[in-house]
Amino acid sequence: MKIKSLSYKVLGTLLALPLIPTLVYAFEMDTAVRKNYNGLTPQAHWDEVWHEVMLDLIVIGVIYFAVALFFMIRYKRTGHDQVGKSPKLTGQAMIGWVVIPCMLFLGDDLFLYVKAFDLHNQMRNVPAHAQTIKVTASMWNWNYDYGNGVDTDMELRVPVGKPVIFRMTSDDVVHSHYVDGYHVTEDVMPGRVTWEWIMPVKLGESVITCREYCGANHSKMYGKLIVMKQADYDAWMTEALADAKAESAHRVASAAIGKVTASKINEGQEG
Ligand SMILES: [Cu+2]
Repeated sequence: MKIKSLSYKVLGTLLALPLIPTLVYAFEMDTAVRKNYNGLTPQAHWDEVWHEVMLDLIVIGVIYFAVALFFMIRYKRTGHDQVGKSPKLTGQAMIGWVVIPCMLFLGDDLFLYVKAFDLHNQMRNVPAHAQTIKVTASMWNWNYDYGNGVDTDMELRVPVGKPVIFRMTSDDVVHSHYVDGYHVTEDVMPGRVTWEWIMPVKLGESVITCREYCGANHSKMYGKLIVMKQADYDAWMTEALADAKAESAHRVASAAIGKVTASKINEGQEG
């Protein structure tokens, strides 16, 4: 009786073992570290979790494959008339063989779950100083409104090192805004505003595509994100602003000419 209760304790301890790293991870990290997510950008954080999942799958896969292979060879039938006999296991041992490997999996899953939840929080935690870009999707275009009168089609320019939040809607059907390298995709729908944010830390270009089939030219609905040095961005923005102002002045002028012409025609008709 004594031996039996002792082995239950051993079994219980073994079952609890895989949960220890999970609990340590979940409770040890203080809020400050958590908020900063170890200084990782969301995309680097995503990569880290992904690599861990891959490593995990490989390690577990190799171990389980080796065990299965060992049993296959060790207990291979040697003759046609050979009759196997099941090993003499106690009830406890049988439960152990089923439950312990399951708990190893589960402990590992919980560990990754906690890490993935951190990533999820970071992805939904927009830095307060993020620049807002209004995105309007249409068949088949991405329009980026910088909020100061400047807007661009199929091309978005941002300065390096500044977080950007996209506030997105659609003029027609459902689209989905995907920025390569940043691991963000969000559906863009008419009548609703959805959002996603990115932290550009590397100069250069990334592809932006639509990830929701939206009609015949869906495959052509791709543009690019250009991450620039702050000085280059400022220079570009100054020029774009001047262009936008000139364009709107032109529009006002043509509208005025249109009005004058229309009133002259009216006068002519009256006279
Ligand atoms: Cu689309």
